[in-house]
Amino acid sequence: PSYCLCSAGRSRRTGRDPDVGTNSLQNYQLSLNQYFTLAVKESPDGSKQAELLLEKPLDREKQRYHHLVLTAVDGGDPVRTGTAQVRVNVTDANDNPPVFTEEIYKISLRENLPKGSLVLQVRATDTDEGLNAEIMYSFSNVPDNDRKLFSLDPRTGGITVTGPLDFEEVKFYQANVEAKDGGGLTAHSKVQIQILDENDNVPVIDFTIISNPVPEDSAPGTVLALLNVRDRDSGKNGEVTCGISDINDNSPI
Ligand SMILES: [Ca+2]
Ligand SMILES: [Ca+2]
Ligand SMILES: [Ca+2]
Ligand SMILES: [Ca+2]
Repeated sequence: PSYCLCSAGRSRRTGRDPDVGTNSLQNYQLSLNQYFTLAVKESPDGSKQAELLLEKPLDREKQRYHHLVLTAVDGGDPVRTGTAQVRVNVTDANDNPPVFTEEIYKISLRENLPKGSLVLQVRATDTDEGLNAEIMYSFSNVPDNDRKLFSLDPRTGGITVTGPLDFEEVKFYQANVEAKDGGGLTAHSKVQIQILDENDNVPVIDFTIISNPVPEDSAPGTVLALLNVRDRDSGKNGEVTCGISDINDNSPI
């Protein structure tokens, strides 16, 4: 016969041997293993009972089943034995927290990315099973303003852009993300988002006229107007060169 234990508890087995005296049941033996032992107890009526005891903690993540062979031995000559197969199923306990694949997720994004763009996937693993390994993701300690710009899918860990990213306004975002398994164990990681400049601003010219119309006897070198040119972009995108193109004599300034 085969006995299946659904968790590691005590199992009592009484051997039956219709013979009497030394030909009757003498002892039980358990196959060699490191987790279980047998305690054999004798009842007042002389029958022997075997209790299967847990010797050291089980770890489902290392071994989910244990196969044992229980042997009952009589004292006859020749010795006769009976065996029973015992299969121990180890059920899961939530003894492992989720683990993020990265301590810090760093990405760079172009400004003005369209809303709905998936920009990053955070991921945590959990070596338990079932609900104990089911992970929900969430932002933690994120300012309300930033929450409007990014959303995190609690199931997939996907981060999408949900608002305008403007390098000229904010160049860097940081968010804490949490992974929580179905048993309530948590892990934390960080997301760092660098915004990259795009050339999305045209140069703006401030034109201050000092003297107009210009008297015909003005000396060369007389300042006629002040030009102030600005471009809100950075680097090459904000570098401005000024030039005067030919204008018709009759054109108004
Ligand atoms: Ca877990
Ligand atoms: Ca476990
Ligand atoms: Ca520009
Ligand atoms: Ca820009």
